[in-house]
Amino acid sequence: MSAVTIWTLDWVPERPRGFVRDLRLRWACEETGRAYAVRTVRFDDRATNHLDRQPFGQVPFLDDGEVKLFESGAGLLRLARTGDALMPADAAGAAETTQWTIAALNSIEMVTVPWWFLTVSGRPDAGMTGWMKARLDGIEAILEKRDWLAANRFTVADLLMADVLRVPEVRAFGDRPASEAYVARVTERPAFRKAYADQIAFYKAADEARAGQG
Ligand SMILES: N[C@@H](CCC(=O)N[C@@H](CS)C(=O)NCC(=O)O)C(=O)O
Repeated sequence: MSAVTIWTLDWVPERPRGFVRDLRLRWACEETGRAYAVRTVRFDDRATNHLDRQPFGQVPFLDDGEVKLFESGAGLLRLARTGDALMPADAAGAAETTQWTIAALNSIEMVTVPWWFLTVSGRPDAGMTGWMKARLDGIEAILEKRDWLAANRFTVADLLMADVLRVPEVRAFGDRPASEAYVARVTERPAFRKAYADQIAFYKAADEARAGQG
């Protein structure tokens, strides 16, 4: 299969490093053995400089031949079609995997992102604590009963759910041993470690390039 191109920001501050969502796509490529290149758009004028590729001025976005996608979830589902490393071949397993992939985005991340954003910007709670607790309790109850979300095996749904749950502010929210063990189990995977290390190295090199320009 041909290589894909993952687009991300050319530089970010220290704090989001290791969490910029291009990591999800790098990780999926590592899991599936898909070759990839990383290309960049400018951090400095990100709100306006690539709206033709990402209508909200964000990253990542993906080129897979003629197919051009924004939204990390859409990119993951596309990459999951590379063999069956991330998506079961049978229809029932694939449907269950898709269900949990959407749950990671639309039931968990849709609560965790505003919650941590308010927390790091000095407005903890803001009426969201109960909502956050209910969603994290829900996923904890599932993970108490099984190691993987779908089809009794690691899938793209686990990649995404673990990426949502591994955010430090989310991990620090209450004592949830099954979720914690799940995050540890998934992030021990060599493919995650490689993608993570590559993103950290990428932004370190970007610092050096910036310093060279100044
Ligand atoms: N729903 C989008 C969210 C993308 C997103 O939040 N991207 C962040 C980086 S991880 C970004 O581009 N932030 C820069 C900004 O919003 O100005 C996706 O999953 O792709």
